[in-house]
Amino acid sequence: MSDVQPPLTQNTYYRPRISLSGDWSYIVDPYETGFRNQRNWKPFQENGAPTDRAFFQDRHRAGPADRVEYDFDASPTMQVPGDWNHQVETIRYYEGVVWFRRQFSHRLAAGRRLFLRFEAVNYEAHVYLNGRLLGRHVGGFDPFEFEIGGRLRTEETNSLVVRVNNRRERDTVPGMTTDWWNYGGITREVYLFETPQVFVRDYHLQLDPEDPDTARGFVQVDGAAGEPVSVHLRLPELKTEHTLTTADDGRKEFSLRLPQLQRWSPANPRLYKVEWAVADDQTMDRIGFRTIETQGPDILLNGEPIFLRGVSIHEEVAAVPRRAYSREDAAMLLGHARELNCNFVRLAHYPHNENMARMADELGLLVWEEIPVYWGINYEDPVVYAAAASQLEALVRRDRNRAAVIVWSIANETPPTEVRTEFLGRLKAVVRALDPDRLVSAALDRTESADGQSYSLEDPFAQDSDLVSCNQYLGWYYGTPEDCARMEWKLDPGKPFFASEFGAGAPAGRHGPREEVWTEEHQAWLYKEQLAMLRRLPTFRGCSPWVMMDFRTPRRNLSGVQDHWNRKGLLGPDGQKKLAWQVLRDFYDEVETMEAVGKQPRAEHSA
Ligand code: GCB
Repeated sequence: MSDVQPPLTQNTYYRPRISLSGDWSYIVDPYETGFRNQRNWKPFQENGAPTDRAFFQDRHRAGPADRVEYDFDASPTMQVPGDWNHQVETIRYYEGVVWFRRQFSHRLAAGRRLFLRFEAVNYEAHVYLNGRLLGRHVGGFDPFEFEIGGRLRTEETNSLVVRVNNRRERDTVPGMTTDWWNYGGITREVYLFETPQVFVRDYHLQLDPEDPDTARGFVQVDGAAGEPVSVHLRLPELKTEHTLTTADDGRKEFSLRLPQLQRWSPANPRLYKVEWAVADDQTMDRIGFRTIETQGPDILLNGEPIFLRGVSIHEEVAAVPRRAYSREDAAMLLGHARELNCNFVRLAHYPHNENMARMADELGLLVWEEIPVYWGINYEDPVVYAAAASQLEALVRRDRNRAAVIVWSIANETPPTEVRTEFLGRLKAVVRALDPDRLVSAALDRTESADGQSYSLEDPFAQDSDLVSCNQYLGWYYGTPEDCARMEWKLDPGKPFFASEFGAGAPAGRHGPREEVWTEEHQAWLYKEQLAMLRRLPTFRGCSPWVMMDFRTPRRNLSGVQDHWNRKGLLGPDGQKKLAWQVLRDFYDEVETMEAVGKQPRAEHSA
């Protein structure tokens, strides 16, 4: 959510970027000395004539008599993109304000437009150019951008200052507690990009589920000053070209017949070049085309039933540990998922960086994307709703042209109250307005019957979900793995059931009898029992066990075992395979073989 909110530009991925990566000066400012008046706690005037004490002024000591009490030039530096926790030992656990400054020079030719884009800053960002506020953004995992051509000093160095605040609050999303590390900083790429005056701001192009020989969508041109313009669209590999004329508002909805198309699928992740041209602007994308729908309990990809062989993933390079952000990081994370023989990944619990969905498109991995509406956020507060909705909107706008993405998940384990359910209903409407064609879900809690003999999903949002998804930890947080054999499930027979989480903790290399918790043997046993239980369920159509790799979290405090790590990974932090890895891998191999002969992965005795 930005105060200054231009619509996000679609596909900056393939536009030339002027990277602002590198060393940025920083000042750790726990008392907000550079932002607020110490007497009345009010922020310094942000536009106009602020005090010299405001760090966003980027003052320098002018001479021996100058008493200015900060100086970015004399301050240390850290790498952007990059979380501060892993870069600066003294602020590994810090949550609060850090100021960053980067200087840059840029020449902008007449008639060109210039944008500054942040792929993510966690959590709140105030962005200043040459001492003036460009805007404020909240949301730690979604992109935002500013048009800055008019504010640029073309003959001199520009000062870009960002106040980053990652303090958890009652009105942030996520809220006061999460089971992951609250990495702070400018955690993803920052760059400039130029466009001509008139350019393709946004578009959407995907197959029409009603007529899968037809792609449909819209294009939105910016800068045409209320005049209709001609947009040229070309898919060279399909020998298709169209000229579209926009309405006065720059928008045009259209459909295209694409009968010779090869559909995108995990087996054939075919992407087509899509070229756009309007006036002096040219841009291109690589887009795959497929349909996704449910029919009764089946998930149909391109009309064929598919079982989702998934795993849940955090956006972390555990070996360091640090936040992941790059293509190399995505290749590492998704490479592990492929090795597990997954065809699906759940990108938990917040929007991951764009490289993940882009690479999944290339690799043929189906994707679940999610926003951090997680546990006990404050559903009553309109500020919270606005923060959730804006993160969802930015995610859908960024990734709605990715064939790989098939599920938008809008919440994780949110205790169902009336106000929560209304909150989720409104979020679902946000998704539907931007993208009517993908599946909507939320990871819900199971309901246990009074006699403890059965589970069901009483959460009213189950009825609103296309994919009914459930996190449950039978055999770990409650009961023993043996209980899986007797547990009955009462599920809606008309919807696919997805096991979005189950798991058990075990540090890599810790061994013992299977009854002993925190051992690899116990974890592997739990996987066997869980999978045997799930495959008895007639509507079971996929799972994303918790979790691919151990991850950092301040919530896990058992010394010698957890040490601020969630140990439910199938892999240890350095990629060590635990015994449960092979259990899941064997199951997925079996499912794949069964699917090849048109069968669902049901237990033998229950067929
Ligand atoms: C859950 C949460 C996940 C936790 C996991 C756990 O249900 O969705 O964020 O990390 O359980 O390990 O308890």
